[in-house]
Amino acid sequence: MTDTSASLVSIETSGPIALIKLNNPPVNAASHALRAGLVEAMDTLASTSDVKVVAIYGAGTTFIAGADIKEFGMPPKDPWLPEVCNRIEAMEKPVIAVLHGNALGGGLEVAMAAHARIALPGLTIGFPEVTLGILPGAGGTQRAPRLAGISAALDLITTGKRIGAQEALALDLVDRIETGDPRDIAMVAAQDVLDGQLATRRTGERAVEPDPAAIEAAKAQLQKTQPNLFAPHKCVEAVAASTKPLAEGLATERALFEDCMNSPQRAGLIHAFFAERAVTKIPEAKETPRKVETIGVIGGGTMGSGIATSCLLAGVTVIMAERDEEAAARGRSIVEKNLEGAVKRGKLAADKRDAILSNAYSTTTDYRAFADADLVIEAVFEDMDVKKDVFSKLDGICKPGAILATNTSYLDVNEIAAVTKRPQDVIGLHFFSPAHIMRLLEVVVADKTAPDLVATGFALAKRLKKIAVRAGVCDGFIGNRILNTYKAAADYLMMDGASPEEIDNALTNYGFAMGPFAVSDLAGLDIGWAARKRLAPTRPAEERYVPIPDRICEQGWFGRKTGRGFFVYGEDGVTPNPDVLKIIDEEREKAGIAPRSFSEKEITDRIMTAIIMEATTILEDGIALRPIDIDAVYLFGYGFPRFRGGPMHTADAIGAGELVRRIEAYSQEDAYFWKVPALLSELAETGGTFADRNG
Ligand code: TC6
Repeated sequence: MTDTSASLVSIETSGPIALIKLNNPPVNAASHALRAGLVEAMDTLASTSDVKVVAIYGAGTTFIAGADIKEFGMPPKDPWLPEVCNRIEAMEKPVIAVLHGNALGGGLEVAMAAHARIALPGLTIGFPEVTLGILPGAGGTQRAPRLAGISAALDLITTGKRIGAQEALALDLVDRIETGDPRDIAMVAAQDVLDGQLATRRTGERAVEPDPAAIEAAKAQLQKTQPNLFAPHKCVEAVAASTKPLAEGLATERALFEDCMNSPQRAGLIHAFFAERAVTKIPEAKETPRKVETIGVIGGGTMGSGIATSCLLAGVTVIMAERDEEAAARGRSIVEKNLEGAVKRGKLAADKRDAILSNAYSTTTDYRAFADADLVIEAVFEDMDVKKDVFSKLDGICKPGAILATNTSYLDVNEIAAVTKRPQDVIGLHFFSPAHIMRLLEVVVADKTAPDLVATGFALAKRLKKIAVRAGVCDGFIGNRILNTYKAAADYLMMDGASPEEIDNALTNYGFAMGPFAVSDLAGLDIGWAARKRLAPTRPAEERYVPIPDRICEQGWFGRKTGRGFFVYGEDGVTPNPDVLKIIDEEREKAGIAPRSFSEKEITDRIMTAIIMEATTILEDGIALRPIDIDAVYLFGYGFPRFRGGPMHTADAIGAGELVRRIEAYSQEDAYFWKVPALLSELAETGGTFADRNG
């Protein structure tokens, strides 16, 4: 075995066969050192006359998971991945790639530059570049159409979807599937090449069948579904160039890749990629999580049933409690419907669903059924007295060491924990509706919560395929505390002249999945109404109050569930509620406000500034560990545009100085709401960024 100078790449020769092993844990990312090692290995083997065939494979769990994302945004270092791929393809000696684990992005591009490809059965391939705001810029957009055809290449490259070995074989992206150890398979496949049993061919020398209809269809589809995104459209242009001679197509690809690299969307999407992983780095990460095999869920409404479904899908046994048999039956039917949806989406086999319903799920009307549960999650009505009653009952029933969790979205977890004799075993697990679909879980750590409980919350999230973010206790934690400010800013815009439709449109055009008024309608306007009533006695006199949402609720219009809210949900679709527009006019008149018009930019500027202002105070208060945790909450729980990277990433893009200037200007109208947080002033003065504080 000879190491190249990079030592991440080593060569093993056996007579005429040379095996190249890539070893860059944890995922064999194609870092600069790995790229340099690969080129060095090619050069060495090209001039070793005894070697007649070369096979590349990966050490550890994977082939190559792609280019090293950490290097993006830094000055490029030779050799670039495109050069590495071209060097492999140009080899006079046949080169084969043996693929196991993941061959993603640049990893798949390396594989396609080889002259034949063998897959192991568990292989996953794909081009996730588009999800990072770029395109497969190492020849992927040119070689994939040469192997799989334009239509299949477009599908893979513009969606970033990942496929398995069988599908890759059907698309001719791999030549064979073999079972065994990657090194042994590499050795056998190399021998097969020597024996004429495995054909090899340069991908770049293959012709591409033109398919203008597929190109036009992809363009039209993306224009409709992803008008805001930059990279998918560039992907289509690059694939369209694959009918040209290879060198010309590669040059087009390179230029389009550069455009993507220079787009702010690339920075936002890569930030989102790292946010998803950064949130797991918490002070309690080294603690051993408690065992969680049986979970009790209290409440069979939409939220409780969603939580139960999520747990059942992860293989956990669930006992769901409701106040009477009728409510329990309703909860059961929601769980059944959710599981049926999972079957329809191909996430669950029908026989598995039947087994879950008969073996892993039960309902009860008696909390004593929770005596042996490892964790009980309460998802009852958002009322402190109701929650306290539930927790004192659980305290008397649950076994020692059982975890008592509240799914409250606003209430004080310390106050809830205080009614038990085991506050160290109490935690907030704030799920987002629909809980079996939404990926965010806020793990709310109260003053006395034991560290291993926090680790258990994160371990549970991983099992449920959710993204956990650590939050401290305050009204609304991270997400809903910001949401309150966000909604207030939207209400002020509505009171001062913008319509709910205009505000929602501005935000969806900005990239949000939904606008604030459509979200309120979906969540149910009665929820916010109850919260406002709860907070009314402590509402400061200086706070500007917009009575419009209360007036809407007084009509019995609670949003989607009643068919009416800010919008009307009819058979012909969603339209603005004309009666709400009348209420808005009346309230403006009562308050003596002459409505003015707001441009889309002013609407989004004000809303983003409000979100960032609150998020900054959340950091100052220590409710979120780092700015990136806030980004993750908004990206994965609140439909924040992923390509903008989250509120704090956006704050850095806007600049602290500009944000301070805006807040000072807005505070001329309302000095109580618009206040410059000290941290923002500090960043503006020192030229610092939130990114510097991500650790
Ligand atoms: C590309 O290839 C462009 C080519 C054109 C060039 C011209 N780079 O996800 P996990 C880290 S674009 C650097 O927890 P899993 C990750 O941050 C790239 N680092 O593990 C984490 O680090 P931490 C296209 C990477 O087993 C650790 O590895 N490729 C990269 O759940 C473990 O990761 C992709 O987009 C990377 N490429 O899943 C693939 N990948 O421990 C992205 C991972 O310090 N990666 N890390 O937090 C994945 O999808 C998954 O990581 C996985 C493994 C499926 C490979």
